[in-house]
Amino acid sequence: MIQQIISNSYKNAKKIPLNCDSKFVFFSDCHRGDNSYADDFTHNRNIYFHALRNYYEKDFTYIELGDGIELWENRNFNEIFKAHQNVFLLLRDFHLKGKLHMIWGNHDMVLRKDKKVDKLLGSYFDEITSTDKDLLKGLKFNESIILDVEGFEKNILLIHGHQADFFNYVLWKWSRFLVRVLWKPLQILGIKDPTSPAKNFKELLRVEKRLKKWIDSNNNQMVIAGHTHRPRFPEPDELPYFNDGSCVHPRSITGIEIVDMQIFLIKWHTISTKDGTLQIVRTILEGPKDIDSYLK
Ligand SMILES: [Mn+2]
Repeated sequence: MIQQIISNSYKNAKKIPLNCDSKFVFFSDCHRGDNSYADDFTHNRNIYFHALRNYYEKDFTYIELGDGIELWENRNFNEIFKAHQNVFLLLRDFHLKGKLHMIWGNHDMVLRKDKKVDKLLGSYFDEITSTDKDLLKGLKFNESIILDVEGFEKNILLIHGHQADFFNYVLWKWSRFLVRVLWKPLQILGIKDPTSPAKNFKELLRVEKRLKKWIDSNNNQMVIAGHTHRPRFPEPDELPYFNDGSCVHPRSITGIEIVDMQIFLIKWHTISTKDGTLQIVRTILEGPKDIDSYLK
């Protein structure tokens, strides 16, 4: 069944071309919340904003691979918008340039309905002028995206990855219920949601295993996913399962870039200089590797 779910998301994917002029950056699992104790994104928001603005200035296309907005712990989007207004307005800038593509994950699965996207993200209330203003009007969330690589028969599948996680795909409403009533209040005591692969290592390995099984039985299809929060960057002779990690690591965010037909795993983090100023920098963790070495 899991294998069929992944195959279906491959079949229904939206297609975007990729060629030597393309510049893509992927982040996922931001879990943007309301800036309360349960908001895992808050401590990285300056790093994330700086990184994303940098990509915007360099004319990148931003593709978010799911769980961007934490809609399990929060029912009210206004609070999330207020907490991270600068980030949402920057996403709007990408959207206006036609350089924003979104994938839904389990924590923002409600966004698979266009009406819900419009209701939550279409506009916002500007407190200074007391008027409604457009935010991400017309934006659609996708389950999956295929990067069609110019000159190659094979392509790259982008998914959140919860397709390989029965409890978080088919029974996601149960998971959401448990997070809302059980795990969110317990989080303050340090008790973690055991159904989340990001918080349960055995579950994480199971999700990776199922994704790799699908890759293996589908002609070595290259996949870039999120969901587990564990960055992955295979060698060209290994199964081409990539993972961009998350934006809720304790002191950094990780992501994947594709530039000049090459792929990189990168992290953005702070370093302190001798005079005590903090600096946000980008470090390459893996790569560059030629995309074509994964499309054979
Ligand atoms: Mn997820």
